[in-house]
Amino acid sequence: LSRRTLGNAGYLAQDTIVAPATAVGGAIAIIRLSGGKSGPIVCALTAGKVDPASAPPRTLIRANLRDERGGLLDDAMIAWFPGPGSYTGEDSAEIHVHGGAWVVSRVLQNLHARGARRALPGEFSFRAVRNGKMNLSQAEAVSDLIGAENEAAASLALEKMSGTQSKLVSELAEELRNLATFGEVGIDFADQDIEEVSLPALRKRAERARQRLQLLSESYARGSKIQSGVGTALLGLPNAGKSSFFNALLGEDRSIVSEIAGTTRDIVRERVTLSGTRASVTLRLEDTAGLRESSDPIEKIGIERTRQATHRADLLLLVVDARTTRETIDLFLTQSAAPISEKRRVIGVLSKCDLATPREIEGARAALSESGKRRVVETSAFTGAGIQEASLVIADECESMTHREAGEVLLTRESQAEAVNEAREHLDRALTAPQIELFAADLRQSLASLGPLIGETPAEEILTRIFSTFCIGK
Ligand SMILES: Nc1nc2c(ncn2[C@@H]2O[C@H](COP(=O)(O)OP(=O)(O)O)[C@@H](O)[C@H]2O)c(=O)[nH]1
Ligand SMILES: [Mg+2]
Repeated sequence: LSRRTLGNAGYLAQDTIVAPATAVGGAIAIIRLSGGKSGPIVCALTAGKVDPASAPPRTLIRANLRDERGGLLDDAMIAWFPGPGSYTGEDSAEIHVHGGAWVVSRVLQNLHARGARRALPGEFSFRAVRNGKMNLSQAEAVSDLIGAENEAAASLALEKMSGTQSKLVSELAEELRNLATFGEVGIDFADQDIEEVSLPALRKRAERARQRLQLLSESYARGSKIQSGVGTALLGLPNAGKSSFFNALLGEDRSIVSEIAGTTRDIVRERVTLSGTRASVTLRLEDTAGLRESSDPIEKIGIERTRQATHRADLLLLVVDARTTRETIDLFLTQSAAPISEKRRVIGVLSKCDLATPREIEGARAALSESGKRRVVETSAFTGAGIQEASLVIADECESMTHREAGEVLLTRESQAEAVNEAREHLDRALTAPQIELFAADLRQSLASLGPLIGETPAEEILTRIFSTFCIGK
């Protein structure tokens, strides 16, 4: 983006902004405009046809769009949203033009020329927050909904848009504020033995608040897996059929498959949403080089990356050729035991079942399941047999990692989890504070840590970090 279209823009600038709200290539594109100059700009753009003084609000009006010399830009539909009853709370408009890169860029250029600057990512939502139309948690929920790739993510985001998360956090903050105030009062009455503001009584209440913060902080583990996906790595010996299985799950030829051992080197990543018995789950799937001793310097790097992928994965899929002997499987399990043994989930995938005898399959299943301890699916990427079943088993295995009680609030963003953690740490300190003065000070800090979650307008740098993950036009 050039300086000219951006100006000295920051999120706190008050100027009029414009951005396409739809992706390139559709039949219709929607361009959004918001800010004080929206009215005069729309009026000029439509040569007076849509005049904010008389135009019916929130109604589609057909109008020719004209450039400054009167040249026709498009035959369009415009909705005029006067502030404060608009999404951003400002005067704004949505211009529906014919889709396609040329028309959209001509109209945008014209709007820039008439004084609207290109919006920053999420800037419309930012303005909605600034103008009190929604709070920060609700704005983040809007962004979560746009990014939702499964049912659970969408319903969590929709609930949060109605304010469930901000309500919960505000209640917690209110309790922290009360405790801090009581602590401060307690300082003055320390010699009078008033039970309500004594350190032991306040500690008891603070302990309950700590537990609630702890639960909220732990909810991020599930919330992030619902919203961003369950990290899943494919592990196995070279040529086991990892890449073939990866492609079969995706339903497309994404990762290179060949009979040459060591074909996959760098990690190949894709997202896929699988349907389980009860719920669908999104995976962040990583196809790896696999694990083996190698002298090839490039493959060695791939194997090191495999180890890293294994360590960060929530779920491991152990892919083993169904014809592999028990000894080889045992050896493979021992060699990869370190990454497998940690708390992550593991599913065995027998591959190339079309080439194996029933006896071989049974033998390999027994070895890979370690006598029934682990779920094992039989597949053939070649015939497609067992792939559907494997998807189902994987999705069901993920269910406990992505489970949510009806109405339960789960954090989905790292910045939120960090804020809650920080608040909890200050509370931990408050709980061991030897004097009421220190207790009160720690509670104030704990409360301050929750600031970004309860809509106190945070510093511009924090806002930039939050809203820059949004899409343009939202
Ligand atoms: N017949 C058969 N061959 C397979 C199957 N899966 C993989 N292969 C073959 O096994 C070889 C290695 O597969 P690949 O997916 O590259 O294994 P990777 O090294 O573990 O990624 C290739 O020649 C594949 O065509 C399968 O289900 N059936
Ligand atoms: Mg491969």
